[in-house]
Amino acid sequence: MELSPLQIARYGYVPKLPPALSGDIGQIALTFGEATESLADQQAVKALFSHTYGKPIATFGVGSNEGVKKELRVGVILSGGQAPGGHNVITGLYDGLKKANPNSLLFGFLGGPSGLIDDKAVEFTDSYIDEFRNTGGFDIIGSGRTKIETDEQFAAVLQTAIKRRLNAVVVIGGDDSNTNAALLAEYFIAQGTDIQVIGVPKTIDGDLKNEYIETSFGFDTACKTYAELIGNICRDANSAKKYWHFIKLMGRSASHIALECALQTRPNIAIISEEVEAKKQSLSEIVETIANLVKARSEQGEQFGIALIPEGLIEFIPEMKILIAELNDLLAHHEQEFAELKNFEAQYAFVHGKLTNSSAQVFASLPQGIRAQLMADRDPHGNVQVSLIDTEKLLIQMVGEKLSQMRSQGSFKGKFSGLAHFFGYEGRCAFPSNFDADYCYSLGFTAFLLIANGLTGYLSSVRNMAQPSQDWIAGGIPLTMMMNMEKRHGKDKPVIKKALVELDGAPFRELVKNRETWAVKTSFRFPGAIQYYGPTEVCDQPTLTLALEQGTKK
Ligand code: FBP
Repeated sequence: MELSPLQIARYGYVPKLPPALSGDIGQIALTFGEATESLADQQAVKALFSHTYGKPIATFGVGSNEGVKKELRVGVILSGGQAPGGHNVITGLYDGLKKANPNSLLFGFLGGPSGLIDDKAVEFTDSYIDEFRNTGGFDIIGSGRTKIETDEQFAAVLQTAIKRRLNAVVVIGGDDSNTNAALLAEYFIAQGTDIQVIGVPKTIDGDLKNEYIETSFGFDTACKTYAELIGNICRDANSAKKYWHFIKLMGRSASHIALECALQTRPNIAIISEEVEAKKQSLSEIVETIANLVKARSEQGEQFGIALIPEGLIEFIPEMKILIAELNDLLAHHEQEFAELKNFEAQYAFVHGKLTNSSAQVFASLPQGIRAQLMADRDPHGNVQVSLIDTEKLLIQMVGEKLSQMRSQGSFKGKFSGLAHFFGYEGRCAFPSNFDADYCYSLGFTAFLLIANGLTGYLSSVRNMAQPSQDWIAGGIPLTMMMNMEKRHGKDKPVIKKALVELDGAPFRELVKNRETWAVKTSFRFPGAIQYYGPTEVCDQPTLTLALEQGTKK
């Protein structure tokens, strides 16, 4: 494979570590805080995690700790959707292990959790690892969405770990994968082994965060990639002045990506799903709001605009949320029967007959394509696959219909031509920004330290991230601390709670402060491409979300 000049240059990039981690490996000491509680449902979560519940927060600082130099055998998986920086988590983990003891071994299990179940792995070497330093993608070992769920699967993972004489398994994943990591940590102890499990917070969606996990890795690069593309479209729209661009952005349920991209690019409208839910806005209200904005801009001679749509919007519109919940339960309880139905008509008739009257009406009002998408396969965690639902096209169609209605009543005289875009896959495998390259390498190195200090059921954490890396603090957060009970496949399950956009948080308030101006008056901002080399104010800035949340935005 011929390497691009940037790839060659990125091989030479040396990721920055928090200061406590960059010195002598025997001089990194661990301190503990207070015992912790789960986010909610404490009794239920505690009962399910009797061995790992309530552990204290761990922090690394400078101090003598020669014990980390023991020889270790560690396995690692990448789980779920790609996120820029995954390779650096593995290189950081590898370098930590080898720095502490050159005889330690790191195994990469192939294709996500199924690699652990089926014992398919590679043993990393220096030359193997070096090809992936500071690069995007998950192709180093691949990823997958298999969930370790059944007794047989848990037993198979244990057999793999025993066979390979693993001291620990590192799970690089999002909220569902780290819920799995917590269950695995508990299972290993319950089976009388001392095999440890450490999680690493990955997801471009940005919804795996709390006071100690300030951001999940990949969010920074993905948002900067989408913001570059949106900025380019803004400029095109402002040049051609003839299209309304409806841009759907990945992020699954949470609107963090849409919000960050809105702050970066200042579109005419940015829908935030969490606000739609809080205000109980119906689909027709959303359509009406957009149509009125198209009209207002058109009256100023601006027949163009930019609308950002979060991927998960459909799930937050009250009537759609009820419909989706009913569909989820229905499909979980009639999986076999439904799978045997041959075509859309049969599936639709089957589902329609089992919905409540109000949901059946909502379902019937949707275009056939959207109905089919809403009945499509759930992901392995029982979630509807929102990336497969064409919300942006649905909105263009409905806004167009509304404007035609307004035109026939004489209240709209302008033009409306909608173009649909969906940005998701474009950003998940980009070269990690300096921020993600440094953060991920630090997370991997910290995962090694958590293992070397004998911890299990922890999530690797780096804090104070809105500051330069010389102020970063590394440590670990007990996975049970982030949990609550939720319904999955129709049953109550312990899960890590998704962090959605907070409507009283600083990033959303910043949007609210400005959006009326951005709506009618063209105010686009052009972030441009991610820069890897050059002045720090261009290359090393965190997201506006992080800067606003941490109060460092100037
Ligand atoms: P993770 O939560 O696994 O990190 O995945 C994020 C994501 O990119 C979502 O934004 C999106 O809805 C989903 O993955 C798409 O899944 P797939 O890669 O299976 O198409």
